[in-house]
Order: sequence, then C-alpha cells, then structure tokens
Amino acid sequence: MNKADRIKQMKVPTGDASLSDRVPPGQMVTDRFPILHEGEVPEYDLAEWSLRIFGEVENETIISYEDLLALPQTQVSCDIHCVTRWSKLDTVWEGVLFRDLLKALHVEPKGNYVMLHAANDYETNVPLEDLMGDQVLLAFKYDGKPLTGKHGFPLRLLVPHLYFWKSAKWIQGIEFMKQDREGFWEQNGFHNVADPFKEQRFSGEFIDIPEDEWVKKEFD
Ligand SMILES: Nc1nc2c(c(=O)[nH]1)N[C@H]1C(S)=C(S)[C@@H](COP(=O)(O)O)O[C@H]1N2
Ligand SMILES: [Mo]
Repeated sequence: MNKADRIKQMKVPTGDASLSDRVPPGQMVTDRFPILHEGEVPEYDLAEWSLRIFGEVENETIISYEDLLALPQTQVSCDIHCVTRWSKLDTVWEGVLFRDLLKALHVEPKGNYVMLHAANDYETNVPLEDLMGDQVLLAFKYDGKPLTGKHGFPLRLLVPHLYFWKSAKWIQGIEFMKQDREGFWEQNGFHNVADPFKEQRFSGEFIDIPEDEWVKKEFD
C-alpha cells in the first residue's frame, strides 16, 4: 500500500467520539500552536503599514491600520487544520470580517476570485464566495491578545474551513480577479480548493508529508 492510501485509512486520532465530526480525516489534534511559514518573520511599523485592495474592483483602495481598527469587529471561534496534519480546536480570533471590510470600503468585486498577497511574496488564492462567510476574518487578535509576529502580526487572514495555508499571515494586499490563478503552495503541488473534510491536500502527484512533520517545527 502506498503512503497516501495508508494515510487515508488512518483512524481519526482522537479518543473522544464526539469530536470525530470536527476532526477531518488524517488529522491529529494538538493543544500547541505550531508556527509554519516560508521565509523570515517580517517587521512592520504600524504607522507605515497599509492594506491594498485592487484588481477587478469598483473602488481600488488602500486602508491604514488605524482605519482598519475603526471598522466593526467580530470574534470568531473555530477549529483550524493544517495540511501537515495538525488540527487545533476552539481557537478564538478577533478582527474584521472580510465581508464587512468590503462593505465598509464600498468595494464592489468585478471578479469571483481573490489572491491574497502577503510578506515575502507569499500568495494564496481563494474564491470570493469562500471569503464572504461568517467565520472569515482579517484577524489582528488571537486568544484575546494582539497577534504575535510569528502568527501574523499585524494582520492575517483566517479562513477556517480550508486548510490553514489559505490563511495568509502578514497580509498586505487583496487582489480581485476575473479568473482563478494559483498561489504559492497551489503552484507547488497543493490542492487548489483545500477542503480538509474532503482531504484535498494535493493536486495531481502525491507529495510526501512525513506524519510528524509539524512536531519538529516551532510552536507556542
Ligand atoms: N505569509 C505567509 N502566510 C502563511 C504561510 C507562509 O508561509 N507565509 N504559511 C501558511 C501555513 S502552511 C500555515 S499552516 C499557517 C500557519 O500559521 P501559524 O504559524 O500561525 O500556525 O500559515 C499560513 N500562512
Ligand atoms: Mo500549513
């Protein structure tokens, strides 16, 4: 049996049957908060920071951190799932709902696809529809405290219903597109859609992810 088939047959690794509908296939629950990203943690001067909204929209715009904080804020409790097999339950975030940002800035998308642009040229693509839900945040707080640098300060995306690589840390730009385009991981063999409950980890060829990959990474 190859590794992909073996992983697909793994039992949901939790003793608590009531959680089995919350833990996607092939995931392990952790209480840690692993830290995963490409490149160095960027540093920002909040006075200089801005978020750019551009591409196929009516009203391209740029918003400062101060103006972002003045928008209506929402708290979201959710489970998060990383493609390297860790899931963390009941995480709590605060920020501005993606749809509230569009509304407040009178941004009218003319395309149904979005590219999130982050530090170090990290990009990830998400259909607009997936971003309009009531758990999709531009988050600036985790667990009641400001985001730490390693987890995305000053602003990250939170798209809890997709694998966590779609939740770009250090976001700087939101680009609307008429046609879908692949982001960084999507170009590197990961699934374009990334629904953890459908186990959409990879596109095409199977890529080896050691089962304990994330365990050796930094966490807090
Ligand atoms: N800018 C940026 N955002 C990113 C990444 C990255 O490399 N760069 N990695 C993604 C991946 S693979 C995961 S699992 C989560 C990890 O977030 P955390 O370090 O807060 O757990 O961030 C996502 N967002
Ligand atoms: Mo990840």
